[in-house]
Amino acid sequence: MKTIYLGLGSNVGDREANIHGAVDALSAGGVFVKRLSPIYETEPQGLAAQGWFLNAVAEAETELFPLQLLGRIHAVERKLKRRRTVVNGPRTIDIDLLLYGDSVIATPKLRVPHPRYRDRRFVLAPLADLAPALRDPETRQTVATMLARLRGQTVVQA
Ligand code: PH2
Ligand code: MG
Ligand code: MG
Repeated sequence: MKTIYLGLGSNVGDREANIHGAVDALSAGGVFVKRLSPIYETEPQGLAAQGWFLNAVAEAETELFPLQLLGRIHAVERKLKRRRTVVNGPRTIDIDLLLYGDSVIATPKLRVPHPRYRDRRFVLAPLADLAPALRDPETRQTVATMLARLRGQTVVQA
């Protein structure tokens, strides 16, 4: 069993139901969610002209290998009717693999740790609620340290 962390985000439809729906569908598919962070309402990063997100982080356990896990994640996104139209645009649900145990993975299909999570308050704030002392397998910095370094980006516990 590996312990993994997933970032969950939604800014279309019933955002809270989408997050809980993703947790349920993941657990039914062999990605057993053990803890869900508080949910935050967050300012959109990147493409600003879209609705605010709800974001959370899930700690889960799985026997799936990384690329199997990625396939399962995409299946859950499809099940929740995600349509990929605009890059970084509005989505019913986005599930990002943040960390897979202590693994560092760099393939064309998958990079772990997630290449942008260190700069995102909407990821680090909920991740710090679950695991402030967790260390990034590449930089060895703790989640709490990465969060303390960030400036800006409004996130409000919902
Ligand atoms: N996801 C993005 C781009 N921008 N902004 C917020 N606040 N939350 C997100 O989940 C998010 C984003 C790409 O996946
Ligand atoms: Mg994302
Ligand atoms: Mg994604």
